Amino acid sequence: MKIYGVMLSPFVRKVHVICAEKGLSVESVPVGMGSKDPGFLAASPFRKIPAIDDDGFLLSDSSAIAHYLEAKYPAVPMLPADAEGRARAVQYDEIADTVLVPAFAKLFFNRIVAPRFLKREGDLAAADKAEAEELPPLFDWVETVCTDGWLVGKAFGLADIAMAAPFVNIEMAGCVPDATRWPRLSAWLGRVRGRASFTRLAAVEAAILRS
Ligand SMILES: N[C@@H](CCC(=O)N[C@@H](CS)C(=O)NCC(=O)O)C(=O)O
Repeated sequence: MKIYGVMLSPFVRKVHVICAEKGLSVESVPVGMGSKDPGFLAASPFRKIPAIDDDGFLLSDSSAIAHYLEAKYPAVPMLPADAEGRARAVQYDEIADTVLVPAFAKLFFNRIVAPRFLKREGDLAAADKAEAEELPPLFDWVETVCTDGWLVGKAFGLADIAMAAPFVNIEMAGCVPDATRWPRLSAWLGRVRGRASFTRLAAVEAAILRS
């Protein structure tokens, strides 16, 4: 299966981690936004990353891909089987994509993407303001939903992956939640980031950042 998209995107990271957890072999096609790669354009009509080509089945949107992979490769489940657990996981995935990612992106875009990849200055004041004012209430909320184990049910899954993925981006941008202020969040994040599916990607991501 081909996965289109650079790993620095939290949405792309989500799909790679799911595939790793499920033991699927993938080929990474690290296209960026605005790529004219014909395979990517066919798979992602609005040119958003990630997209996949699974033996000719083309699909974009990380959540759509997550649900496709769950249905097609169910042996290692990433979603709870019960109605409440499944709904909660879908909700946390959506919150990660629509609340955490846009807020966290203010740090990642202005401190990393703009200077390193677009060769222009980022709006550092906007990044600092987001870090000081927008992120703490979001960390407060995550703190309330963290348990001693995984976010939903007893097993690691989509909710953990989707919610942790954007934290990788803010860490790259120099922001790590204070473990004394957000101890449950920090401990949960440590457990997630310690999984092989995350640590293997970290090496690739570090190389991209160095390039
Ligand atoms: N809901 C989509 C969001 C994907 C998305 O917005 N990806 C960004 C990169 S992080 C992108 O491709 N942006 C390009 C654009 O908006 O033109 C998903 O979950 O895959």
